[in-house]
Parts: sequence; C-alpha cells; structure tokens
Amino acid sequence: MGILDDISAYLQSGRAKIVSDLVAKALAEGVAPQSILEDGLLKGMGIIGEKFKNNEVFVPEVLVAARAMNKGAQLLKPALAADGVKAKGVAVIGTVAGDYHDIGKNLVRMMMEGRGIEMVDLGVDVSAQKFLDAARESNANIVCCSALLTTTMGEIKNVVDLVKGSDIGDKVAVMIGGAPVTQAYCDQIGADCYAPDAGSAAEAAMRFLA
Ligand code: B1M
Repeated sequence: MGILDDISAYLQSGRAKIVSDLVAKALAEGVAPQSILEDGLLKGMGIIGEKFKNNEVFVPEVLVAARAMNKGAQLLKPALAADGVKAKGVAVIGTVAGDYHDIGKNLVRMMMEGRGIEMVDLGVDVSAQKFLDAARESNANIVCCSALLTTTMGEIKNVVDLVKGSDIGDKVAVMIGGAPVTQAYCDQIGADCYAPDAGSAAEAAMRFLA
C-alpha cells in the first residue's frame, strides 16, 4: 500500500496521530498537497460516509474519523493555500431557532468538510435572518438547516421563504434534514433538497456544487 492508501485507511480507523504523521511524511516526500487531500483524506472520509449511510459504522466511528480528517487537513491547509487549491464550495449550517440539538448537525458538517467544502457553522438556535446574513457574508452556495423537534421543524420553512425570497435566492440551495424532516415536507415547503443522513447530505452537496 502507498502512503495515500495508508492515510485513507488510518483515517477510517480514527488514528488521528498516525494520519497527521503520514500527512507530514507525504508532504516531506514531495507528494502534491491536492493529492494528499483527494486521494488520502477525502477518499477515507468518503468511504466512512458511505459505510455510515449503510449502517456499517455508527456515530462514534464517524466522530473519530472526522477528528483524524481535521487533524490531517489542518496540517495540509498552508500547503494547499500555497498551491492555490480552493475549497469546493461554501455551506452555511445550523440548527433552526428554538432547537438545541446539534449532534446530527455536527455530523453533517464533518461529512461535508470531509468532502472539501468550507463550512460556516452557526451553531444551534439559529434564526432565519442569521442564516440569510451568514449566507450572504460568506458567499455560500448552500444553506443547511437541521431540526430535531416537530415543534421547531416549521422554522425551516421560515429559512426557505426568507432565503429564496432574497436577492441571493437563486444562487443558494437550501438543504434540510433532521429526524422529523421528510422528503414530503421538503417538497411542501419548496426546499431544494432533503437528506436523511450525514453521508447523503455530503453527497447531495457535492451534486449541487458540481
Ligand atoms: Co432531545 N428530543 N429534547 N435532547 N433528543 C429528541 C429529538 C426526541 C425524539 C426524544 C423523544 O422524545 N423520544 C424528542 C423530540 C420529539 C418530537 O419533537 N417529535 C426530544 C425532545 C422532546 C427534547 C426536549 C423538548 C426535551 C425536554 O426538555 N422536555 C428538549 C428540547 C430542547 C431544545 O432543543 N429546545 C430536548 C433536549 C435534548 C438534549 C439537550 C438533552 C439532547 C441534545 C444534546 C445535543 O444535541 N447536543 C437531546 C438528545 C440527545 C435527544 C435524542 C436522544 C438523540 C438526538 C441525536 O443526537 N441523535 C433524541 C431521541 C432520538 O433520536 N433517539 C431526542 C443522533 C443524531 C446523529 O441523529 O440528530 O437525527 P440526528 O441526525 C441525523 C439525521 O437526522 C440527519 O443526519 C444525522 C446523522 O445521520 N440530519 C441531517 C440531521 N440534521 C441534518 C441536516 C441535513 C441533512 C441531514 O441537511 C442540512
């Protein structure tokens, strides 16, 4: 196995220290930063995303893999910037107003980061106006809303209405998800996309950006 396969494999098993060491070694050996990112880190995270979607791995495995991904990516950042490599796109993410659940939202963020998307995380209890302001400020391609309560799910519609009715409405896609959210609800409120889990959310985001 080459060093990039090793990076992918150790990332999948959440070995953050080894992943960092291997990324540093690959850089020292002159491997292109873009290749370390695409064929090592992102490849590993993509495999974890797919396994998570298929219930072959669960939340703890995703969290440790994401931590390893972040460690490796941090090390790679200066080299990527020097190489002129840009993020694949920008997404704003948050849990809607009145809702404090953030475990699923964080997983979605990590999976999307794992695909090379720059994430602006607004945290929890985020108003529709805050989603719109952040999307405008960061020039985002996607706004991602998470809701875990039937009582806060309606807030997603406020975000969709505000963002879609704004000056950036035709440039930004709104993606929605969370346990009570369904495709039928997505269709009903006119959001661009519903994703049932973090892996599917990352895949859908990549489709938008393509
Ligand atoms: Co809350 N809670 N909770 N809770 N809580 C639920 C959601 C509940 C189903 C429990 C129950 O009654 N069985 C219930 C909701 C009922 C309903 O509305 N139908 C509930 C309730 C009622 C409440 C309170 C009102 C309880 C109270 O105070 N009386 C209160 C509300 C507080 C508030 O937000 N205002 C409350 C509080 C809390 C805690 C703070 C204690 C804690 C949250 C801690 C935290 O998030 N930091 C908590 C927890 C942990 C849960 C449960 C147990 C677990 C949620 C979770 O993290 N799941 C939950 C019961 C359950 O689900 N078994 C429950 C794991 C996570 C990985 O899954 O978030 O679904 P999930 O995310 C998935 C997908 O949904 C999807 O991808 C993720 C990964 O695959 N996804 C997206 C999520 N966001 C997405 C966005 C996307 C795409 C996909 O695109 C943008």
